[in-house]
Amino acid sequence: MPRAQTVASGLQHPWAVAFLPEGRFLVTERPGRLRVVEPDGKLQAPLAGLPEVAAGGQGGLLDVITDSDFPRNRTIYFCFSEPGKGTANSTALARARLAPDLKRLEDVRIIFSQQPKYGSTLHFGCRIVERRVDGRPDGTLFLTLGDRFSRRDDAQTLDNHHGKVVRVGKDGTVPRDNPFVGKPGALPEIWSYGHRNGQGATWGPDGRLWMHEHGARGGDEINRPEAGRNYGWPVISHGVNYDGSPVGSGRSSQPGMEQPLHHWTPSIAPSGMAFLSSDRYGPGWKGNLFVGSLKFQYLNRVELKDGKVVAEHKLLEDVGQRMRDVRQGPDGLLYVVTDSPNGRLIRVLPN
Ligand SMILES: [Ca+2]
Repeated sequence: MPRAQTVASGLQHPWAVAFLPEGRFLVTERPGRLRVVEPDGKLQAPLAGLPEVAAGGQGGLLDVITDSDFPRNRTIYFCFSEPGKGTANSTALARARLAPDLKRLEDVRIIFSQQPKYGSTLHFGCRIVERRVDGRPDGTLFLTLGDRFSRRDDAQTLDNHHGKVVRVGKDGTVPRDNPFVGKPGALPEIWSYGHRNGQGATWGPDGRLWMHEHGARGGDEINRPEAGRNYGWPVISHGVNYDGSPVGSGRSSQPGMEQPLHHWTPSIAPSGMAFLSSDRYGPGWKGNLFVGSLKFQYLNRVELKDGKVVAEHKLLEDVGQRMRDVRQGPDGLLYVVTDSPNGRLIRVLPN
């Protein structure tokens, strides 16, 4: 079995890890800090220049990715809960340049803000994926957006960004080929809808966006969101509400709504998502999908065949912490961050 090697500890509720040149890491901490972690695990002081973050509940500084052209443009993207009036907030997406001294962000610009802002500390979604066409970045980003918990019905209407996946240009413009551009009453950033709360997303080897989303009690799902499609929440679900009552129609399928590629019932509470493309763990792991489980505190290795889940394996159960994010590093190894007041950055060592 592979084992966990702690690279860094003392991180407060880390939410995402990205990779910098020369073996450094970029880690978000939910209370609102972004840090460079040195290859030896030393935590640098939080980067200066972040916008104000509405930290609280599930909200805070959440995902971060580096641009595919980072070595040349030093650009990163991050998402966070953005404060509004009073207790209102929503998920926002920002771009910035990492200063060469690795101490601050420069040219910070908010390129998308979820509408409307709403008073909730729940369901921010917030994973960012760079889109590719024919293997090349197309200059746009996907962002998963939660339903804010008590605005669940909004996930079925297109006049808001609750319970959606959106696609925006890296400069904040709306791509003209988004599915609802020009449709009266629909927000043009929307890519797909009927989602609950997606805290894991990645680009698949099949050249498509993959994501998962939390169900309520049961019905966590893996989806591959396609343009303009409806993923069913809160009308259909393979789970039930937390109080045991049926969700929406009480059915798990309905015409015009997509079925998940896979669902977890009971819920594992998934967070973080990565495909392994390297050979570092032997041929059996190459092409597998990796997903963190918050609830049961393990890293899930998912074997797929012909686009279906055929086996699942629990890893890193001995760590004893909630798994928040998983990524493949430039060295071909998997890295995980754990959701804890004393969270860790972990390298998964092969046998
Ligand atoms: Ca669904």
